Amino acid sequence: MMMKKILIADASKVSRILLENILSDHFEIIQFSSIAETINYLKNNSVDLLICGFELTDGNAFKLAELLKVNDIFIPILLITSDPKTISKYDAYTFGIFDILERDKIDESIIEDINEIIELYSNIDLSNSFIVAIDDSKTQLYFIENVLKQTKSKYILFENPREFIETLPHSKPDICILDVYMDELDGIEVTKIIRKYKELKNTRIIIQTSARENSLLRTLMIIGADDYIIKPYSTEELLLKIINNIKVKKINDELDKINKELFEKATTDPLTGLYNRRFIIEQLNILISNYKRYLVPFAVMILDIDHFKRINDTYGHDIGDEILINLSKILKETLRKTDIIGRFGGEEFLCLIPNTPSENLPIIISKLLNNIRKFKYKYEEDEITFTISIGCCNFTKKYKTDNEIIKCADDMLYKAKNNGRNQAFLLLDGSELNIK
Ligand code: GH3
Ligand code: MG
Repeated sequence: MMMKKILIADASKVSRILLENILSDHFEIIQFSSIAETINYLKNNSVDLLICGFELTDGNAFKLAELLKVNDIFIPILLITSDPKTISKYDAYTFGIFDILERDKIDESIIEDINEIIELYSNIDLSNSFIVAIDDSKTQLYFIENVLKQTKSKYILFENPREFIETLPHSKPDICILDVYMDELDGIEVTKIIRKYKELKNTRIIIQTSARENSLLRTLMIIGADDYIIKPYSTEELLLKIINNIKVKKINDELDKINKELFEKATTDPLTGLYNRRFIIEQLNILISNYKRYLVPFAVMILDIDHFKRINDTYGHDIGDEILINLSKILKETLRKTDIIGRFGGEEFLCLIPNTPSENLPIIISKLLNNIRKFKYKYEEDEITFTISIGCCNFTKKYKTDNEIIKCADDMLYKAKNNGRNQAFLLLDGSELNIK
């Protein structure tokens, strides 16, 4: 296996040599004492990790970190210092330092840490992810941006939360990194707005707070935030949060997809894409309870192709199937989106028509009979036409169960068949009506 490459940049030769002695059996080491040499080398060569003393001959570690960012060179930087107290963690993290190590405490155990950091870094590829960060502090956004650049994700930064809100819900971020205290609109408000959109239910919300304020965090979690990170945090901490939350987001998206597919399989008829018998009966029972509770009116319509056997016998079963598919299309086009259309069995269809006054039902049924009469299916030299018979009843107090209303619609259908087919019989509030 090729050895991983580490660049040591430090003004002190002694420090460089001490470190090299610990690492050289495990890593390929390159050393420089100045920022200029380091940058120059990294512009043309890649390394897996940069270990940096605070002082370099031509500036300090922060200046080096800054120049790396300016040159779009992203590698984890470990800062080594003889006295960690003299270095502000906040500054170091803002400049993108990965971690701070105390010189005297460095021993062989660092090798495993380094291997882990290199592994973590080399595996980040969130190029299919979209992340937004909202923070009214420019410095903080700049820090976050430098972390995001390393993830290869698509990202947008917002200084003004209102501008972010305007992009919702179509922007569909995988992760929102949100500050709590912002003048325009605080993190709680932004979280509430995100959670109003059901399209964004899997979007992960990571909250940044300056202190661990339990009651605030509790509120945020209750209203739908997913995770938090306490400032000042390191590049590594944010990276780990992002990687983990993307993982959860992708798993949840996948679960939703599977659930949707399962739901479709369980509720639809594969040939026509209409609802299947089981689903339509379930929906019928929901309509019956709504009728009983709130008197929401609805009607049940059963229809059946006339002499369908002849089509199958003359043209074959596949053409019969095509006719069923075309009938389904005509049903969808003629009825309303809120009507529930199902394939009840073979060539029999059952439609539930909610919220339609009974005087409108004859109009709908006439239109349906006519649309079917107009339809022609081209098959070789022939144009296949067909007709349907319909039975329909509106739900009234006299029906006690789903079976009773279905039986009534079925009786009406058979009246239509016996009366010569290509027509409908309706039972509306107890009065029978024939439509031809
Ligand atoms: P009627 O006017 O009395 O309804 O006559 P019909 O020939 O349509 O009725 P019948 O119930 O006697 O026959 C229904 C036919 O529908 C028989 C069956 O082969 C056919 N059928 C049922 N399901 C399918 C299907 O999925 N595809 C095709 N192609 N035919 C089907
Ligand atoms: Mg039939």
